[in-house]
Amino acid sequence: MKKKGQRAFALVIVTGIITFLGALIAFNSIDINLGRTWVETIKMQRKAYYMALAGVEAARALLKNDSDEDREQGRRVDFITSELDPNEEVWSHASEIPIPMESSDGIRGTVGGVIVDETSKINLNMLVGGDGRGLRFSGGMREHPRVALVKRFFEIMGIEPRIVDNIIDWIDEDSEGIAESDYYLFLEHGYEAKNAPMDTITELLLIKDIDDTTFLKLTAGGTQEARNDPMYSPYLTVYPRIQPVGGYTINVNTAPAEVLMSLLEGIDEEVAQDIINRRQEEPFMRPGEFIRYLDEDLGLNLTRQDKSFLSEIVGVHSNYFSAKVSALVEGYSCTIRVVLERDAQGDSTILYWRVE
Ligand SMILES: [Ca+2]
Ligand SMILES: [Ca+2]
Repeated sequence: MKKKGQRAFALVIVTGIITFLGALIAFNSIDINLGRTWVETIKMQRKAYYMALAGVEAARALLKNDSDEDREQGRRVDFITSELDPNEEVWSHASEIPIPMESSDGIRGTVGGVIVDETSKINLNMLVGGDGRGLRFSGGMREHPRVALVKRFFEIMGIEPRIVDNIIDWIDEDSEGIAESDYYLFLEHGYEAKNAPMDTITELLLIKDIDDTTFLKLTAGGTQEARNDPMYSPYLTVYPRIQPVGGYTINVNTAPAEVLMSLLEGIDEEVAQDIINRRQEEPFMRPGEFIRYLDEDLGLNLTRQDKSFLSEIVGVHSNYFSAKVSALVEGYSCTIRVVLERDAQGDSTILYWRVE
């Protein structure tokens, strides 16, 4: 009985070992298969990444070409066109429709991208002067025209314009105001006011009185798109962060109606539409041409102050662009988002970079 029991036990152990070995072999083969899949996954992901990278280079080349052509024609102007336009601006209709691509080892994929002009938007960093101080009032009690511009935009979007003062406090370097560290540090998860230029549009969500609803209204007219893709807010930008040599400008050849209406009190929906119709026929070649169009052709009777502000803020060319490039290789995708600064020679530097 004792022997039999021992044998049975031995058998159990042997069987146990076999089972265990069996499991080990099975596990190893899973591991091997898994290994192959991993190698394959990494390889394809890398292919997709390099194809997207090629797409970013293509976007930079489009911007460079556009600048070279403009210089050849002795002009510096950027506008939105269709492919049918004889003066087409190729960058403005870079398409999300993917273009087939093949790598040197025969792997096929597609790449598509879109370029957005950041100069067509209102830059929130312009609420602060070059010295880091918030622009509140200029000469007596009149609000600084740049602040008035942003407040008009808030009104157009149906948001309390006083919130703009909180954005000024957030960016300006001092700590005097209602919406400064003294306020934010006492919140449940307290933090300090930034007291520096904004780096992303999503920073708005940290600012006093800006909740989700307000944020979505400001960035994309209330859609969820803005949250997933803050760079593509059609109206607001933070580029450039620091005031450029020529000052902050808005390109009136590319700005959406809501932005055009924010420029001046007298630009209503109808005037904005007139501007859009006019620039579709013929883009504005110089800021002065735009001012004259408002003053004389549309009879807006601009004041001296209006004209002086417009000659500061109105631009007809663009230096800041965001681009989104997506590559798809055998089911693996890679998206690269960049913000580019184009210099006078047409070369672009990358200001923002994100890989998804
Ligand atoms: Ca151009
Ligand atoms: Ca501050």
